[in-house]
Amino acid sequence: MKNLYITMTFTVIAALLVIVLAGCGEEAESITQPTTTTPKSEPPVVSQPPVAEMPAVPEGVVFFEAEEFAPNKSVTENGAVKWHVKDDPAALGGKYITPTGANRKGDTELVYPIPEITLRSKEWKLWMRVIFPRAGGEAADSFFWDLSLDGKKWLGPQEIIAGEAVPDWQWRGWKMEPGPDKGDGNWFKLLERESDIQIDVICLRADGEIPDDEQYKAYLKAVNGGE
Ligand SMILES: [Ca+2]
Ligand SMILES: [Ca+2]
Repeated sequence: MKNLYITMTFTVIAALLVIVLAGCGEEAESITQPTTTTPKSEPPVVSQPPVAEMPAVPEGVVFFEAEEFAPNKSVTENGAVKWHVKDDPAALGGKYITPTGANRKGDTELVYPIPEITLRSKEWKLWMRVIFPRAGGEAADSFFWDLSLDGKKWLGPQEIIAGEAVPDWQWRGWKMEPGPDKGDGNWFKLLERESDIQIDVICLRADGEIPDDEQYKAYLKAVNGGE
């Protein structure tokens, strides 16, 4: 009689245990299987550009390296005046240009084909990544630039005197009046005025923004197809 009682007690406990465990299982199942029948919303359609498509070149912005002038159109040396291409790991493209023996007469000139201009605008600015070193209390901070809209006639040299030293590579900009025409065929020219100014990259832009190094790198990727 006592044994039967014990057996029944165990049976009841075992049965209760089974019910509890089964209940837990159901509960766990109900967590993993939501009871709501709301249909899942479709994922938004994201249009993927074709793999070969290049990132867009921004409108009204061109960059070119100061050291990549057209050698056959440029006069790099004239008497004591000379433009030099120098190495600097902190310069974009690893190189920059600097004149020595400058006489403020524009006796040497570096000529550049301007990349195709995609925007018609009257709001052009000339930007350059520069160092304007201070020498003997005075900043080496001036140069002339010129523009040709057809590669034949130059509009006439314009003088820039920045008015401040720039001790390390920074972007500086000045109003460009006139600016380049829409399309191909514009040429840019840099003329010596003051020794020791250092010019790394030139940027012409009509979008009112200030260039920075990351923008230039993105521009190169866009122009060169993601290289
Ligand atoms: Ca000066
Ligand atoms: Ca450079």
